[in-house]
Amino acid sequence: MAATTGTVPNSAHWGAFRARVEAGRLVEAVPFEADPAPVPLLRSVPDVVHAGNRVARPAVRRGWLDGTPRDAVPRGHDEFVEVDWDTAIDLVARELLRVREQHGNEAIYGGSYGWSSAGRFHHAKTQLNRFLASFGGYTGSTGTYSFGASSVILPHVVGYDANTGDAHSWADIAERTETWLMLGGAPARNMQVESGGIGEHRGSRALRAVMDAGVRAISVNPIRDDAPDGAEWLPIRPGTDTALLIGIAHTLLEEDLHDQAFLNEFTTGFERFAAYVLGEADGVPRHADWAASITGVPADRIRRLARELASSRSLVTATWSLQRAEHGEQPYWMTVVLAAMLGGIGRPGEGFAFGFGSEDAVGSPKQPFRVPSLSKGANPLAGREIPVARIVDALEHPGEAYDFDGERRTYPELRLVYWAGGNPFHHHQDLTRLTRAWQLPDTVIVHEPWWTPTAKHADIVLPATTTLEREDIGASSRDTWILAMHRAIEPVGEALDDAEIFRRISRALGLPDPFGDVRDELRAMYEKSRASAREAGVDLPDFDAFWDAGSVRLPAPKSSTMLGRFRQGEPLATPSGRIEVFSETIDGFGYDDCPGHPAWLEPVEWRTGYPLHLISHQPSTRLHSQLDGGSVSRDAKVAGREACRLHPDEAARRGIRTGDVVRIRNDRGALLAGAVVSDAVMPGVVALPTGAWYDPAPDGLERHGNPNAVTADRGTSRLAQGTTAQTTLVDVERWEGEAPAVEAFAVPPIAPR
Ligand SMILES: Nc1nc2c(c(=O)[nH]1)N[C@H]1C(S)=C(S)[C@@H](COP(=O)(O)OP(=O)(O)OC[C@H]3O[C@@H](n4cnc5c(=O)[nH]c(N)nc54)[C@H](O)[C@@H]3O)O[C@H]1N2
Ligand SMILES: Nc1nc2c(c(=O)[nH]1)N[C@H]1C(S)=C(S)[C@@H](COP(=O)(O)OP(=O)(O)OC[C@H]3O[C@@H](n4cnc5c(=O)[nH]c(N)nc54)[C@H](O)[C@@H]3O)O[C@H]1N2
Ligand SMILES: [Mo]
Repeated sequence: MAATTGTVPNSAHWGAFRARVEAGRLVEAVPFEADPAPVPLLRSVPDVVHAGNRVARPAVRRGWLDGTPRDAVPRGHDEFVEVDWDTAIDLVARELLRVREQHGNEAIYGGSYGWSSAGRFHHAKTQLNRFLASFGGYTGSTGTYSFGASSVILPHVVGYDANTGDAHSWADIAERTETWLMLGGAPARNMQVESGGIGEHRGSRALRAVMDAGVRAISVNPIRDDAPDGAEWLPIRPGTDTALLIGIAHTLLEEDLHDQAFLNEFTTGFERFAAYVLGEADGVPRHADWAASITGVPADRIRRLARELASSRSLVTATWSLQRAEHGEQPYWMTVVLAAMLGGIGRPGEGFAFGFGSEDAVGSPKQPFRVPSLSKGANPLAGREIPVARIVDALEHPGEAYDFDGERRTYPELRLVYWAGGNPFHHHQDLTRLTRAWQLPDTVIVHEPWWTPTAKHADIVLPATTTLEREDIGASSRDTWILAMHRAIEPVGEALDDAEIFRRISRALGLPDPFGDVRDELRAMYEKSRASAREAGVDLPDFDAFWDAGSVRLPAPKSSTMLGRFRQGEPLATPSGRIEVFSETIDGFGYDDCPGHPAWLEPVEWRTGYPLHLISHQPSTRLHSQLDGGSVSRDAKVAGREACRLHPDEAARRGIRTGDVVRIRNDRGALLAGAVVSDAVMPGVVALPTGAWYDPAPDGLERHGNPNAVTADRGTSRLAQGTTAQTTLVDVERWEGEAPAVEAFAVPPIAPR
């Protein structure tokens, strides 16, 4: 039982808090007392927990129950029928058995990408994976939307996934770095969150300290205010950073400013890359003027930048956004190569790093032990995963072969899609195409606390609890806290924990329970972590003491120098043991869209000819689509829709003023947003954050400002097949007359049971 009045500890991806409850309702998420920089997103929590669009009871789509063909009533346009839990569980169990018997386990898609909630036990995707593994397996997903391209290219280049595996410490940057070239800036808004939760927000304060220490920061970004005050702004045409970096490399070569000794000792294949930069084979020298014509950054600034980087202790970083683009492998590979030419890799505060300003904990050292986590079990169909952002290709092209990181894989025939803890109708690209492909499987099952667009496009919707309605443990590997998450309120409506839903389905299937009692599971997870901590010399209190205290503070771990051991002689896990400026492996794959060394490749999207680049960056007022219904997000909407920013020149040319409703469109679709005219966005660019709940009108016009109504669903390359969500080409125009009402948070038509 949850207390009806009082205050209990809880946590979220956007920070730990105390849940203040009155008469059984959450009234406030009070910031965790030890968090030096809690974020405003907490204000939205009570709004959404008790919102009218919670899924109250299990619901089944009418057409699915009745067997109506989907071309008559498509998913997303039907009414739902409420059923009791026993009926819902029975329907799910029987459908799983039917699909397995008729089509095999691989016909079940359990990729279920998404951030779920912060607790480590009730991590919906992990629980789904564990359940489906015990059912004989499923087609899973591999990679992330966050860094789909770089997590494939970086192991070829530096031998490991340097997105999250390693980074400089904030202290080393403040102390040692003289020049910091920030590709993508370092947006404080993104440091509000950390997957798994945060006891202590440190990123934005650490960034401030770096600036106060006198580090010279240069933000390369189409947007000005995604960098700390005091940084120089170098606006760049989106998607062209690779050309900028190659132009810098050319000046370094031309003026003999590169560190040849470092290149000789620590890299392989530099000559072949240098020949490309100098244009020896094709007669196209890729000098600063060449780079200027592609990027819009003045040639003399590029030349000076090369000299500044070479003559000081310099650091080159890139936010994850850069690789969420066509040929997104290239800017990351080129960042490593430029840093190698500068010669500082392996020294504190020098070289390269990724993800600064992408999440709070990048730059904070990792704990030397395993924090609590849940195992997803062993999938008997491991090795046949789909690159996560290729889900629509998979649905549309069963049996077809495709390339992925040197392999030739085949899309399975997916008949049942099972999603828990993610929102593909927010996160995937080209949502019109997703909507069509989504009609193809026989059955879509979704667990959700809310009637999200994904829930509205499902056949069976099972109501899940939020973190306030259950017990859990919050933890992430770079935080300095492990957080108890106590139950604050009773489940809303008939919601059940995902674990309990899987338990009931398992029973109906005659399978053993995939999970034990929740408190026992938490105890086991915690004690396992505690044992691992003890081995690392960290003493933690036992579970009961931790649970009663509500949190445990961890000692701040020692930081190490990124790639320091490599510089001291330890080889990398690459074929050469060195940094691969030229990769024989990648070259051997023969991909025209990812050759053997970093190269500038023009995006296919540019051929569409639309005049503006749409950047769909992360939102400051929520986490993806989560909390969009809360006051922080809603208060920031313009004309009731997501705010998009554009430069005064672009606005004037189109007769657009702040507060207007605008239509953003291309050949894939159109959406309505609220205009904000701002010179913080460079000309030629429109910036629209992700995560406004997708709200298509019957004619397909998206009414609420979800950028994925127009983004392209195209892989980064045949190497990584990552998402290219970040930038796309569009035009923008003023919407004349009355704009259609937004229905994003409306509940679909439901017939009571
Ligand atoms: N255009 C464009 N698109 C993008 C991006 C971009 O930059 N531009 N960014 C991409 C990136 S990096 C990411 S990570 C993705 C994010 O995409 P998602 O991770 O899918 O986004 P969320 O809104 O966090 O979705 C999580 C869902 O889980 C639900 N949920 C929360 N807790 C629970 C629970 O306990 N149980 C269950 N069953 N459900 C729960 C929430 O209600 C929510 O609907 O978006 C990607 N999409
Ligand atoms: N508040 C909040 N924070 C979040 C999230 C959230 O939803 N809300 N999501 C989290 C998640 S899942 C992730 S993966 C990270 C993502 O972290 P990132 O991918 O780093 O974040 P974005 O906000 O998408 O983009 C960062 C910056 O890149 C710039 N940019 C875009 N295109 C280009 C380009 O071509 N060149 C250059 N030089 N710059 C460009 C944008 O203008 C923006 O300022 O954020 C995390 N942080
Ligand atoms: Mo992400």
